[in-house]
Amino acid sequence: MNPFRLTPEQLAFFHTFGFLAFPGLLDDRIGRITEEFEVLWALQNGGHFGQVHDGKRRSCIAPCIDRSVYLSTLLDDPRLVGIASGILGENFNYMGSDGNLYAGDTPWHSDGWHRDQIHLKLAFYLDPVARDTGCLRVIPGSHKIGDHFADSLQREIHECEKNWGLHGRDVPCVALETKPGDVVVFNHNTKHCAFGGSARRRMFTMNCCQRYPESRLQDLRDYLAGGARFWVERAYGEAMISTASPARMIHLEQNLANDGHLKALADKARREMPEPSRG
Ligand SMILES: O=C(O)CCC(=O)C(=O)O
Repeated sequence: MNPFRLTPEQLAFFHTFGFLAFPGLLDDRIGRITEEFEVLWALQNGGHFGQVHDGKRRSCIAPCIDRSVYLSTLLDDPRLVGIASGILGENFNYMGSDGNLYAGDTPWHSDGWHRDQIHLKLAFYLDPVARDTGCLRVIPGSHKIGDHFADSLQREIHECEKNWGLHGRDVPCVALETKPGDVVVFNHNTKHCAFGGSARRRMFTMNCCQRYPESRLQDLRDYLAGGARFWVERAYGEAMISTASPARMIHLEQNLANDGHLKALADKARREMPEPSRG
């Protein structure tokens, strides 16, 4: 049994506020994680994955951890599995990963607006980041679809200057300042952003969700179709699949059974786009 479990208080906090922070959670692995992340970017800038980081725009590798045998083992790490299974259930789906070199601000947004399934993101910032140097900012409670506060934020936050007379950086929020080794976790619905980072702000994510019921598999396929813009042909990268233990496979199996449409969509994207999506 996994000895790492979220406390009832952590779970209640997540469901009420839409995020959690784990300072120092991966301190024992962060050196190697950062090295492996840089290996992927060295390949990227050598042209392997299709983009060059110019420090002006965000660059993105997707999938990210799936391309590295070592980084794929993050999906076996009892601490990360404990967080995801505590919130989503033991049979949660791993929903892919992106590796990022950000340049500049990320405006307020949600990663989805999911009513029926909880989708969450684990975010790993590989440089120390503070409120005005690119840390993740979140609005507590903004994930609760159907709630008056969350629904009005959803309508108004994209024009906060016009609606509230506020620049995005002045919107009331919690700034999740982190150092490498910390992990922050948030519901995809939670409004989040970052302001003031460097031209090479390193960060990668792991996304997970509740297993989809049979009645909503089409929603899962539609979600997976979004991966085509990164020119990916399967739900996961080769290293992630080929080194999967039976325990890891529990988190891969539903997507692998439902990604048959992705190759044709990725081929189409490759014909139509000059490079894979940057986010
Ligand atoms: O760090 C950032 O710039 C924002 C991260 C973000 O928006 C995301 O991962 O969805």
